Amino acid sequence: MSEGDEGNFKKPKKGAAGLPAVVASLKHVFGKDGVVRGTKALMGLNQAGGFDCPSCAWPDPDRDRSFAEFCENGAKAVASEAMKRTIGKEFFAEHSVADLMAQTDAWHDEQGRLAEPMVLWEGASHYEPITWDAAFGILAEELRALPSPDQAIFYTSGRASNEAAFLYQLFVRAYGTNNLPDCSNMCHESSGLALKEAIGVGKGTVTMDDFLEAEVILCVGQNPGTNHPRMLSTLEDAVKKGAKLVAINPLKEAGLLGFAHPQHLTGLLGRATALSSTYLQVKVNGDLALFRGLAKALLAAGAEDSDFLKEHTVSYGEYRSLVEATPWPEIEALSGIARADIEKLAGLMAAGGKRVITCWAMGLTQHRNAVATIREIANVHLILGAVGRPGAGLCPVRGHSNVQGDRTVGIFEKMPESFLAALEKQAGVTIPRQHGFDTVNSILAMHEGKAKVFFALGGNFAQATPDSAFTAAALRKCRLTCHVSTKLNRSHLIPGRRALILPCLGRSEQDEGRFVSTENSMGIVQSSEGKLEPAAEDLLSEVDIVALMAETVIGDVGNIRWGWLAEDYDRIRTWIEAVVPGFDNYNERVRQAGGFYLPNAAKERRWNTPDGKAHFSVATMDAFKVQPGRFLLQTLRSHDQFNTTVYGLNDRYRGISGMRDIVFVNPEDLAALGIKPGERIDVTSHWDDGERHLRGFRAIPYEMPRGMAAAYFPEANVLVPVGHVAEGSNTPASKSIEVSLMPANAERKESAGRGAFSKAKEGSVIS
Ligand SMILES: Nc1nc2c(c(=O)[nH]1)N[C@H]1C(S)=C(S)[C@@H](COP(=O)(O)OP(=O)(O)OC[C@H]3O[C@@H](n4cnc5c(=O)[nH]c(N)nc54)[C@H](O)[C@@H]3O)O[C@H]1N2
Ligand SMILES: Nc1nc2c(c(=O)[nH]1)N[C@H]1C(S)=C(S)[C@@H](COP(=O)(O)OP(=O)(O)OC[C@H]3O[C@@H](n4cnc5c(=O)[nH]c(N)nc54)[C@H](O)[C@@H]3O)O[C@H]1N2
Ligand SMILES: [Mo]
Repeated sequence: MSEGDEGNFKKPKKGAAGLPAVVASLKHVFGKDGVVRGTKALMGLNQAGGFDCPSCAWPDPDRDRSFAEFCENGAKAVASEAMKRTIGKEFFAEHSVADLMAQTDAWHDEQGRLAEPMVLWEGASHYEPITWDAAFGILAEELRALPSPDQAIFYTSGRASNEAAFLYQLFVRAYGTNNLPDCSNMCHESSGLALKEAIGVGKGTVTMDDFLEAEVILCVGQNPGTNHPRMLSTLEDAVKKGAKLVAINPLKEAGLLGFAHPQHLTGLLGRATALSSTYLQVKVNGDLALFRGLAKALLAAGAEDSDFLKEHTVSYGEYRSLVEATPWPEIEALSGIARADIEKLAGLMAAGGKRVITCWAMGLTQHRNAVATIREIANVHLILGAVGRPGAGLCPVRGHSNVQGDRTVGIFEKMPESFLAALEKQAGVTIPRQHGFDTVNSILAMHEGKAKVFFALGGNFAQATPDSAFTAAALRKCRLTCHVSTKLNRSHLIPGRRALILPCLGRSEQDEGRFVSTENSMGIVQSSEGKLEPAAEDLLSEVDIVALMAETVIGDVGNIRWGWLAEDYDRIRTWIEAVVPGFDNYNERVRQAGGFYLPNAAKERRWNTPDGKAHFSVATMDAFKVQPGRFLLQTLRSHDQFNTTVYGLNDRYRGISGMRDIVFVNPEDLAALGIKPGERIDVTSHWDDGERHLRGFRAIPYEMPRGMAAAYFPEANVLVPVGHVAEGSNTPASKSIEVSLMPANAERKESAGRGAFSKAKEGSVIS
């Protein structure tokens, strides 16, 4: 339809996957040097006895696993990890940190696997090689020098296995702190908190079988075609069995409109199954109002499950009065959805056996009122009794492949007392009880000089967090930053006084005959064993890195023998079994094909809340408001990225190719602003501490409600104020940013877009 100078855009797609997806996935695997490595890797993906896909956390089918149980984006993740090319001392001698900083995220990923431990000495321009022993020595020196263990921060990304994560938190707590922020703080923290309060468990309550029994499936604030492609097969199966799929999303996402199954012939021929029977283009952050409206319509229709409400819930009366007092015009104004459409959907949900599943992801969790919104969804499910009934339930769709498992085994800055007491007993050491820093508070603590050592087990903290310039300044204030990583990323380039890179094995690689385990989005724990030769000789497993670090920093203490535990992962699993409920016979059951389900009390209608009941919430209905003339901007993922790892510059389903420096805007809004499609604009975010800028991005017309805009994460993270968070969960409100849009300043018109930051917070250093 139109073209920019480098990239171009055309009409978005009406369906996802199919033959193009297969071709794209194979191109990725075969293209990134190493045909054999790539195909061999894919053969082991999500097969019993193989390894768990390092991409998303959607479960494998309970039965009937197709030969190739992978998706295009899983293939990209594997191809990126399975690259043969490596980077070590020659690479880092050639490229200074400053040079590397000037490269794009996509370029960083292309360079290959990190091959040996590296150090950046104080004041040095280049990373240099260092032995593992010397690296652990530096860690020990810095960690022991801190006046309090609470001055160290230990971040985790959601790829760490249960075994690595358990050993890691054991080390961190034995060392003396609960400073265990993780990517979940930026992801489904709002879901965990809301569900824990409402139904007593911070996880979803459905299984794959429930999808096949569901009558209505709501898919809210989620783009599964790109981010959970294998979920499309589940949805397709459900739709074929008669379920109605309802998409609730301000953008028309191809994956929700239709789906061509790449593993079936019809899919290969490109015939799309129409997936969504209803598509509600809600306003960004209008979901609390929409679900309040659904509650109102359900109550008016007498759809409540009275027995369930009486037996299982509290504060229903209060909630009911609140709903009845909420006027329809307000619901319509905040949600952008007409009363008649809300009533129609309520009718659908109330019909039949009320077998309703609601799925959601980042479109709900990253708003100021995210916790209230998710509790409103729980309210609606409680009205219908649609929790703990076959074919019904709540389904937060997790992101990282083991983010849920990491939390289960103790990656959390405020684990409950029951866990800490059990850990203390097993370990025979004193475990601290004071809550630690989450992600946002870690950034603030580093900024204020309250934390001086930053360690990361995976992830890309500098790039995934909000307020990029502010966070960079915070990291630079540390005495030591240290990253356990598979691939080069920007966090390595924003060092403290000294910095270490510790390269580790990826999930696709052999680990001396040992295997790990992960928990997916539905609470299934499965084994995962790498099949490929390690990318380089000098790589260690995450477990070995943690054990060696622990040995050097604190040595064997209490009942903990680090080397002995790491030598055989069964021993770590025995410890997990002793500390975390639900892992009985872990070593035996993890070896069964398909793994095992962790118990989920809410699914059995047992509510682990203080009074043993499920709880309604009574929140004020609101939505994030921006000043007249300004826009509400959300940050989202393109089809060619996994979080901060950028595989390519296309966003095929949205019709974008060759560019990421773009802002999607409603076409009429663009016209009203006098901005032509493809024209470069400046985006300014507004917050009480000042303005933040993204300059020279291209304006792309895209169908969405008026007054809204969207740009890619992580480029747009410069716009997200560190202080703008979800109430209660402290998750950055990355989908509710108040911005103004204007044609790019004349001198900048031609320059490529790059994030920038104008008015720094007091005392901050701009990187
Ligand atoms: N290929 C690939 N797979 C991934 C990832 C990846 O980057 N790439 N990331 C993984 C991770 S860690 C996660 S958490 C998941 C993320 O999975 P998603 O949550 O699907 O990711 P986003 O791209 O952030 O998509 C947000 C969606 O929510 C919609 N949305 C935004 N605001 C609102 C709102 O206020 N209301 C409603 N109803 N909708 C809204 C957007 O239009 C968009 O469709 O994916 C995981 N899987
Ligand atoms: N504005 C905005 N910000 C966001 C979001 C958003 O939607 N908008 N989404 C948020 C969400 S949902 C999440 S989950 C976070 C993600 O935050 P992170 O989890 O911190 O980021 P990733 O990009 O997934 O991390 C990628 C890096 O992990 C390393 N890695 C990959 N595999 C392995 C492995 O097996 N072991 C080890 N040790 N390292 C490995 C590689 O070096 C790679 O560069 O970002 C959040 N940030
Ligand atoms: Mo996530």
